[in-house]
Amino acid sequence: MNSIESTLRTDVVIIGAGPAGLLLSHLLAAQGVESVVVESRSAEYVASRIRAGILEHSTVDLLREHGLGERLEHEGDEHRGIYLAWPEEKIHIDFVDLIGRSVWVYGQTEVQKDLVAARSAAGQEVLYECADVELHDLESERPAVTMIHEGRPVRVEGRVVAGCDGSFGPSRAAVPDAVRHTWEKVYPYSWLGILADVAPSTDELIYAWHPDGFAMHSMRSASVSRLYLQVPNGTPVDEWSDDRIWDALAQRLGHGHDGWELTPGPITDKSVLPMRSYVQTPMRHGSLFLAGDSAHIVPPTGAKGLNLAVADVGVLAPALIDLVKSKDSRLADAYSGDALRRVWRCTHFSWWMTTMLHTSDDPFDSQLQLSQLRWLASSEAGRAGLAENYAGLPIGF
Ligand code: RFL
Ligand code: PHB
Repeated sequence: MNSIESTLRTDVVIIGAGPAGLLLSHLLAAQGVESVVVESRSAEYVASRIRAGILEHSTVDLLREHGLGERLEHEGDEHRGIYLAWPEEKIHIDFVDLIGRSVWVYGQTEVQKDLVAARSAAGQEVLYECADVELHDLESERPAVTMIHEGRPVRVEGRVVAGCDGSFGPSRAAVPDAVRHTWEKVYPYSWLGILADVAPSTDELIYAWHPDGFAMHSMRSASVSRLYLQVPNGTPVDEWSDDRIWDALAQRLGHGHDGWELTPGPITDKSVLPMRSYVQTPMRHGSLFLAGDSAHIVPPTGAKGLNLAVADVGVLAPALIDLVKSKDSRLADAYSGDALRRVWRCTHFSWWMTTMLHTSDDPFDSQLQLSQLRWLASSEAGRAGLAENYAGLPIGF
């Protein structure tokens, strides 16, 4: 190994080339603020991760405003709302009628592709496959990130560091224990998620409560479906054959009820995802700012993970632009408080959707869940509350 360290200097060192990191570099560049993005994985690996599928209204607005909406317009699918189902019942919650906002089905993989294309067209420096990424001097005005890149030690110095490195990255732990507070809830169930080469059997997403466990029907395109089943934590994927998965989905999603049918097809991907809620505060320490999954995780039932990452960046970018360009720290000082208002709102909504729809062994809980679902069916105010949270609050909320 060549041990001579090379040093790069920039305005903002961004750790993580996921949606939060790449979007931040894009918004900063639009106002002439430079960044270097440091990523531990390869470009191919980052591009192929299958994750979120729903973009809320303000996410779509922000992507469009910043020139990232073109493929989304053509390949995304605008949805008016969602279905909620439970045995012998199915209701449609029409967000557009209730609150005047819609959501879009457009996979995170596609958002990632659009961001990579925009950043590479602008000549953005992204250092992929970095090892031993470490943060330094966060309490100074010249923080740095060091790493091994292509076998050589590299140091990137900036005015600030943006920790966009998800839940396994080093940024969240770089906040000293004496300063950071964490809140965590681990749920007693996981999702078995599948991707299938079959046209969706529904026009909009179905979230279903069932005594056997929650099920969901989502989609990626006119020919690709994404479906989920509640399974116990620690379930090995190979316990679930393709036939067993389709039978359970049909049962839980209400195949046969009112003539609705679930069409099975070839499964191309199968994985088990554990679920937890996690928040770390504050989201800023000295010269380090956390955004996205590095600061918070939500269970996927509210479709909030990606949208929250985008919303953090929508608040962080103007704060860093003011800080770097005019040494005005007012927005930067307000960042953690401003971002956390929305984080806690989404944390509550995701917890609420999760605990309303996932079954436990407790028959008392089941009665409360069914009561809540029936209340949503009968109350426009209840449905409007769900719609407001699901379709998303404005970025500055
Ligand atoms: P990401 O997308 O995790 O990106 C973080 C990036 O940081 C890199 N990294 C490092 N880089 C440098 N040095 C290190 N030491 C590093 N360690 C990690 C990682 O390789 C990665 O490229 O976080 P970001 O940008 O905050 O975006 C957040 C969203 O990705 C996330 O909230 C959602 O995908 C969550 N999520 C889902 N959300 C939904 O709304 N619906 C879903 O269906 C859904 N499915 C999922 C998910 C998250 C998953 N993860 C994290 C395990 C399925 C999975 C499997
Ligand atoms: C997805 O399409 O992967 C998806 C959609 C909505 C959710 C979770 C996941 O709440």
